[in-house]
Amino acid sequence: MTDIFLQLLDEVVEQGISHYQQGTHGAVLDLRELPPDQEIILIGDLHTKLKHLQLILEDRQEDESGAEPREPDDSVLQKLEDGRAMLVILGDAVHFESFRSEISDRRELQERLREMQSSLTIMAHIFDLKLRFPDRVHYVLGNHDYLSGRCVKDGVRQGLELKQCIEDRFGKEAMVQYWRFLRNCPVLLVGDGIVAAHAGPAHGLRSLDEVLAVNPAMEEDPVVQSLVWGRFGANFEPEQIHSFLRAIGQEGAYFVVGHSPHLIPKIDFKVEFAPRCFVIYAAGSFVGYAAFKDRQLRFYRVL
Ligand SMILES: [Mn+2]
Repeated sequence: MTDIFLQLLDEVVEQGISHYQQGTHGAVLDLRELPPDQEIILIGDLHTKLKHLQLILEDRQEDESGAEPREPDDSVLQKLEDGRAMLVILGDAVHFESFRSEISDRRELQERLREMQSSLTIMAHIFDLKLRFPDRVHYVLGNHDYLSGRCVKDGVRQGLELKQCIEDRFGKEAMVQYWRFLRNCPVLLVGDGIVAAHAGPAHGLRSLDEVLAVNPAMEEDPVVQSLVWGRFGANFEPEQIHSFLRAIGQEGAYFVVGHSPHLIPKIDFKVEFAPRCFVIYAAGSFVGYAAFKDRQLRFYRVL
């Protein structure tokens, strides 16, 4: 798949933003008008785990966590094909993640963190999905997605490693093209009763207009920064989530993020860290996703 990475990247950039994206650069994935029987599938950080993405696409929602087993539904992929679902990946599909990793040797760990082939592979698959379902597959940016030096794991600047890898393999123009892809991605999902971002709420907002104005590729923009980098307990509390939801006209909505797997118990893929606020994660040994339909948020485990 990576030999056609550049071709897929070019096609995705050419495709531009979807009909559901609003704002100067499409920063807001606006699903407020989506009929309630359409399902919004939310996937947390994948961190190169392509197999987990495939398991989710094949899932038929038999294992609803905390509920009795029930009749299998169509697969997520089938629902995308039939126009009955939207797939929203909440960023950080790239970069090997050292959280709860079993590698104890620092050198070996750094080598894994520097390895970027698997990041190209998973992004190529996501580009392919976006090309197949232009208005139904969305990639909301996370902090790992930028080709910058801000993300440091065990001394490895993974964003710069990915940038170098793209440049070395496909040339400087490909790297510029990747930035164009980032600029076309949303940083916030707003639905009727559901709000999601990679990390946390934006602070001090008066209205959704302030998110509509941002360029998602500008990592240092304060609105982008809080959406892609926020940490519960350090950068925000339930109070900030509440004011954020109120400012964007979604008071009482579910709020779903990825980014903070340390909040999730070791034997789960999700946690309700504040009332109606959830972290989901798809790169651990327990894997699942969230689905919003008929104004209800449900969770399905696939591994
Ligand atoms: Mn993250």
